[in-house]
Amino acid sequence: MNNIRLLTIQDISCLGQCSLTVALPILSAFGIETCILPSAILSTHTAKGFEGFTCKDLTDEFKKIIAHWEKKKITFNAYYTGYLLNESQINIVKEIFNKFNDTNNNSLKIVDPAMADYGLLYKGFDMNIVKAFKSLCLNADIIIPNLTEACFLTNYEYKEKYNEEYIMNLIEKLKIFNNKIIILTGIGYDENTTGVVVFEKGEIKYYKHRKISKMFHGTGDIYSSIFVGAYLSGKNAFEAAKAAADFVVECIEYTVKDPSHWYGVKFEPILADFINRIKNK
Ligand code: PXL
Repeated sequence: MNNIRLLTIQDISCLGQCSLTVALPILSAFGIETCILPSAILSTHTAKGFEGFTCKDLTDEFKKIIAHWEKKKITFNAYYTGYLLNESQINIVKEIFNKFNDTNNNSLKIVDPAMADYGLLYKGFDMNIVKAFKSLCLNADIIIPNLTEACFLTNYEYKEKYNEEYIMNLIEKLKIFNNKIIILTGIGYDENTTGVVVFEKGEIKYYKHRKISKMFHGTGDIYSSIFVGAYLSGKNAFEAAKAAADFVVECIEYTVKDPSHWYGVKFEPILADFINRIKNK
């Protein structure tokens, strides 16, 4: 697809290397026109270490922005959503998915149900957000949950240690969403590796890669942004999922060299080189 205009809907964490501050530079670097609808503005992300963060809900602004875009007959070739605040906001996102489609009415809808990790919902979220993300996933072509999010979406028991059968049962449960493609991230069967499961047209593929023991915030958003950029640039789902995993590993390896950097990964200095490598592959 050439000359893609994409709309991404997620928050601005002013500092924290996540959501829009990673999606915008990454998607722009792929050459994709990236329009934004900020779901909220926060002083930082909400994870450990940033207690006392501020958060302004921008749902009221959604209505005014949508009305203006409708008047101007704006269309988008793709939508990519991330961290959203609540059910009423997600209901508007579902409306957006129907309002700004391109002429063939086949604008791609990609949903990262960014609400949880390591078995827990993010701070400030309860089961209402799960219900809302479930309904948004039902409207998506592609979903990108991590293991925790997939468990919440399907009401499946979250386990830290598991085998392939456990993951196959989870994929089976995720089929209720009827998505074209499911990208299930953070799936590892042993101590030293992790990986991503790609489910497309009944076929399951697994990309295993090394696991670096240090956890960093925002890597899910970097993962999804690279996936979206690579997929819209013509890679197939498995290639795009693999590229995203490789980049996240590179970001973590680069960041651990600076032990003072704790709240996200330093993706910026290595992004341009990575994009050049993918484009020439
Ligand atoms: O990376 C997901 C994310 C995005 N935005 C905000 C967050 C989080 C995860 O905690 O707090 C504000």
